Amino acid sequence: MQAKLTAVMAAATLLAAAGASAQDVQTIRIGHVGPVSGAQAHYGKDNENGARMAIAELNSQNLTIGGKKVKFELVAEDDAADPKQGTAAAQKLCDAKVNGVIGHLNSGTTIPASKIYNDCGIPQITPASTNPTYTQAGYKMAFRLLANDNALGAGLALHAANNLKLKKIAIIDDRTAYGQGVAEVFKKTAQARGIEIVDQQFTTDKATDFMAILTSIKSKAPDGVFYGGMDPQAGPMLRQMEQLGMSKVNLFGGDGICTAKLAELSGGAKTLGNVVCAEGGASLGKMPGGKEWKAKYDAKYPGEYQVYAPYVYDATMVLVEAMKRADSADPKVYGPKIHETNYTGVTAQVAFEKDGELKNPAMTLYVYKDGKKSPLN
Ligand code: ABU
Repeated sequence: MQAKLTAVMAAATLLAAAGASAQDVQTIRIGHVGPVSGAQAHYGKDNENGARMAIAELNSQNLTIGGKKVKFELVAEDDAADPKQGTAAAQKLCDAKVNGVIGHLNSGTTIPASKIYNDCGIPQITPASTNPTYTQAGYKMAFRLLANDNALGAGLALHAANNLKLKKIAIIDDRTAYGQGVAEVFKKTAQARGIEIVDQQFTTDKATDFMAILTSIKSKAPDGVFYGGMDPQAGPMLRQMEQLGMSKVNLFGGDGICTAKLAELSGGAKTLGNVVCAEGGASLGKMPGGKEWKAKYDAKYPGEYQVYAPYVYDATMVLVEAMKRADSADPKVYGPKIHETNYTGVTAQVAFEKDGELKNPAMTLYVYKDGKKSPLN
């Protein structure tokens, strides 16, 4: 009888302990949004991988915030690079009351989504969107972890004018917030440096046939073409430039074309060797933790690296570091602390300007040598 009672009491104690520990664990949910379907899915998957890596590492650290053990959970959404899907995804994350959001990837989704996150009081860090207007809305918890298009467009134009000594450039953009914005900055800086803009053409982020606009551009005999857009368009554009005999014409573009996948999408066109693209951060070799981080990423996600995964990883860590300093995962409490960030990330020493832009961002120009993306600086 006594033995039976002891066993029942032991079981009750175990159950009580299990119940108490389940209650003491707080789940912190981090939203991530990018295009994981459609033509830009390779960027979105790379970004999501960066978030998953950060979440796995954070969960292995057995952190306590606000006196409770925490478990981190990724809430991943797909916006397919579409502004409408982007705002729908943002609303879903607001309704789900996630603690913070990393995203979106495209300026065309990040900018409209930022109003939704602001209205529901959720901090947002974009690891990829570069249109400057994102931080100009005055939202107190909107941050960017890389240089914006003012740096990318101007850096490329200065390189074209000062180093390559180009005189005549044509411009194409895909009419997205990113493509249009970065092309305008390039144009302004190039013209200020004496480059003549001989033609300006427009396409979309769905197009793959550029023969008509390239034929028009070829007739103006430019030394270079600037393309404001992403790699699903830049790849075929390079192939069609080769087909039209534009074999000595440089193709300039921002971070949107500066991917590992551009080599594959250009289908072996020799014009890949004429590409000069710019990214709003240091090259992996010059990032504080770039090389070690990339080795870990490649072991986990072989062949999936594109551009922004380390920025996503850092963005996730920056949110959690602010939660640790605030000892709270409540956006109202930890959100303002993001402004005080001074964090040694994989990509950079992360601190923010008042408007949410990264302090002292680096910028790197790349070319493709033997089909491989290589930093110039
Ligand atoms: N930064 C280029 C790709 C993302 C965007 O800004 O739309």
